[in-house]
Amino acid sequence: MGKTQIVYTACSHDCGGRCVLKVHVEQGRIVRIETDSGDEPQLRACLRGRAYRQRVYSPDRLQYPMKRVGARGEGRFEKISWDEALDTVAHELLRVKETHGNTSILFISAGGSQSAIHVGIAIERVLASFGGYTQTWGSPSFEGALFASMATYGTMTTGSAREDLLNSRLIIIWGWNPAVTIWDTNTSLILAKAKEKGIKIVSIDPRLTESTAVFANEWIPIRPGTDAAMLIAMAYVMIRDGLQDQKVLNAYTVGFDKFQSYVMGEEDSIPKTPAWAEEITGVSASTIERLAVGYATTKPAALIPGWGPARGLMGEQFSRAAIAVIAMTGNIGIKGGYAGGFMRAFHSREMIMPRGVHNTVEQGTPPRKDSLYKLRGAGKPSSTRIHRAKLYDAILQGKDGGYPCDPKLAYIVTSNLLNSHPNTNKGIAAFQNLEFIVIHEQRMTPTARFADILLPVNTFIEREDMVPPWLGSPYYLYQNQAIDPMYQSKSDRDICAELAPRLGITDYREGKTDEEWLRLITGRTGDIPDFDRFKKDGVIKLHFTEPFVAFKQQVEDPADNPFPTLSGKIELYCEHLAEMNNPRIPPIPKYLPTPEGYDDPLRQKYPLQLLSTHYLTAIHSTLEKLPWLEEVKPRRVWLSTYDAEKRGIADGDEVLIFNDRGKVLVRAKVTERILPGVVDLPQGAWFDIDENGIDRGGCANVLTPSEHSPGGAWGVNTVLVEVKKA
Ligand SMILES: Nc1nc2c(c(=O)[nH]1)N[C@H]1C(S)=C(S)[C@@H](COP(=O)(O)OP(=O)(O)OC[C@H]3O[C@@H](n4cnc5c(=O)[nH]c(N)nc54)[C@H](O)[C@@H]3O)O[C@H]1N2
Ligand SMILES: Nc1nc2c(c(=O)[nH]1)N[C@H]1C(S)=C(S)[C@@H](COP(=O)(O)OP(=O)(O)OC[C@H]3O[C@@H](n4cnc5c(=O)[nH]c(N)nc54)[C@H](O)[C@@H]3O)O[C@H]1N2
Ligand SMILES: [Mo]
Repeated sequence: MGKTQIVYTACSHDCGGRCVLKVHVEQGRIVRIETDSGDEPQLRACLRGRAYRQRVYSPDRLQYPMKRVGARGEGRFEKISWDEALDTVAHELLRVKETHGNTSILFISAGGSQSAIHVGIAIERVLASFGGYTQTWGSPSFEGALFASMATYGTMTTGSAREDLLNSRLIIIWGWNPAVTIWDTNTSLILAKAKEKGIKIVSIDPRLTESTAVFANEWIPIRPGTDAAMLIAMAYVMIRDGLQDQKVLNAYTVGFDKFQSYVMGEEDSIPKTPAWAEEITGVSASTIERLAVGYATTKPAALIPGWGPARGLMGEQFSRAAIAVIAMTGNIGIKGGYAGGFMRAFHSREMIMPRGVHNTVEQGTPPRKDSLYKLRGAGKPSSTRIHRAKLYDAILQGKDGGYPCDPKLAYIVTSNLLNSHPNTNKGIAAFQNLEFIVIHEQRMTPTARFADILLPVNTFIEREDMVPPWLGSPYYLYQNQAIDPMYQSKSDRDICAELAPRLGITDYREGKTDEEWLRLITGRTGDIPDFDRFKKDGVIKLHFTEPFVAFKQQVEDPADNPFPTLSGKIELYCEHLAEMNNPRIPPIPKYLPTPEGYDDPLRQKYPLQLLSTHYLTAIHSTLEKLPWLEEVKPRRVWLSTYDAEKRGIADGDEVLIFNDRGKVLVRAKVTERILPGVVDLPQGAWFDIDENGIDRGGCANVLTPSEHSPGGAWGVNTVLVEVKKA
């Protein structure tokens, strides 16, 4: 034991937390992982971070470069040298560029790694220097919320510090489950303190979530995709009873009159009463009345609109309607209030994540009349870009289908693409259409099996880096290297440094070592005075006398601090949306029926609404097949007792979930904790499609539509299915 070394690092996968990991190393091997026991607030890792040892040593780690020898997707590979692998990748890139042009190179990276230097952008830089590529837009996470945030507030910095929730008198969590999804490491701690303080917490969710069970005083179940109707009916109650904060609306917003005219039915002869909303949402009119009055009269109050309800084919209407109701209660820019929107509260992410070739939302760019791109696809203003949900259609149809290019080569990094993107079966077909696929991966994922060249990457435990919090809390984490890279694996950066010269790109590293880059980035933040100290401590926590409150300046001193929108005000009516001239995305928030929603005629055939939530033991698919985690909580489809009885299904039975896109076989969790008519298959399980086309892995995306909302939100929470006993 005397020889144990303790190395400070932090997880940098796409989990809602970012926590301190203390890795115990003996003779070059990890023997144990502990977490923060230092200063408050401690950044304590959950079961997933602590189980990470099993991922580093998992038997499916990729050990050496490989080339495909079987059919695509079959998973038969042969070991090759790094030289042969990189020569082949370079050769294919040059060939495709020569024959089809740079736009036929598709670059795809997702959330796998979110550190400062070892990220997907490392590869993107090589491809940019190589003459360009086709990029994707449309974040799976937040595009609906981001779109609403940009359209209404003109910024993504709309969140207040978590500590400020302790100044609230009422907290409404709407489609938000941070007990599982974390949403920055100490959110649950703050909610627990709020509960201890006696602050009332209401949860609106089709599921009785862990957060609801632990923190909430009241659960209001609602039909997926109908939340905008409930919010709009709350606005109706407030206007009818004169409860809206008219002073705030007059001073800080534009377009309330138009919204009011829609809400009261002057525009379309349909008053959006609680009774109207009850029909749509399944929430009783009296509950809607009570919540509307409670929220309007309990000040300050924080309504937190999650990203889950916005991850649907009309997703942005929920996020926009939430902001409208929040504005009506005057809870913007004040202590204990909450503005909704994207909900960034601190700049750590912008400070150390590379800006690279592009990044989400250019902050600080003044609003422009022609900046519609800032709404749709945010910081990706390229003429050659494809929405991530439409990738497979783009590969299958190319320019003939109206897409900006004919994709021929896919360069995939930090993503289990076929697993995480909607409509896996279509994806598999599309992948057969590509001339060449190169993938950088750590494990033999279902997507990795489709590579022509597969390159092994090391994990954050095996390299040096640093990482910001997931959303926007005031701290930074340093990632010390704990062990040598496993087998022949390399970092994405090292791969790029060796690939770049083969493409005629000299000086990829710009003459700097990784450590020099890390020092430079640290210095640039202005938040970390001493790099060596930061590296030694593994963490820097910033302390403020007052918790950050979004839009405090705009509200306290509006003359000098306009909102960063065209009008300088909160745009309940958004001119950019009016320019889009699309009835499916009107300039004021409206409730619009959702494709594959509760009232879609397709319900005759597929009567159940499928959600695919983020799971306790998972980071998407990154932690699949780790025995410790599987033991804690195996994956199941949630099915209500009512729906189960109707179908003769008992708890633990194998069931088939299906629609026109695919079939999935999993075990059922029969529970009172989900609204009848709704099922939940947590996202992320590795697909494993058998010879009959049935996925035995339990991957939700076998069932989801490859479509997006008019604003760009993914449609993975608006999906119709049927379930039967297998
Ligand atoms: N443990 C864990 N944590 C994670 C992740 C993970 O994979 N695992 N992933 C991280 C990432 S990248 C992201 S983007 C976030 C995602 O964070 P979220 O988007 O907040 O997570 P979800 O679980 O998809 O959805 C949250 C809640 O919304 C509810 N919901 C879904 N549709 C509707 C609806 O129409 N109306 C209402 N009212 N509620 C609805 C779901 O039942 C769920 O309880 O989580 C992060 N945190
Ligand atoms: N049905 C449904 N689908 C969803 C969602 C949903 O709610 N429902 N949520 C969506 C959301 S919010 C997100 S963010 C996406 C996530 O989509 P993805 O980012 O594709 O998710 P993962 O499955 O975690 O895949 C990440 C991969 O990166 C690899 N990786 C990790 N570190 C590194 C590294 O340093 N280098 C390289 N080259 N690879 C690395 C991991 O091994 C893993 O296979 O999924 C989306 N998909
Ligand atoms: Mo995400």
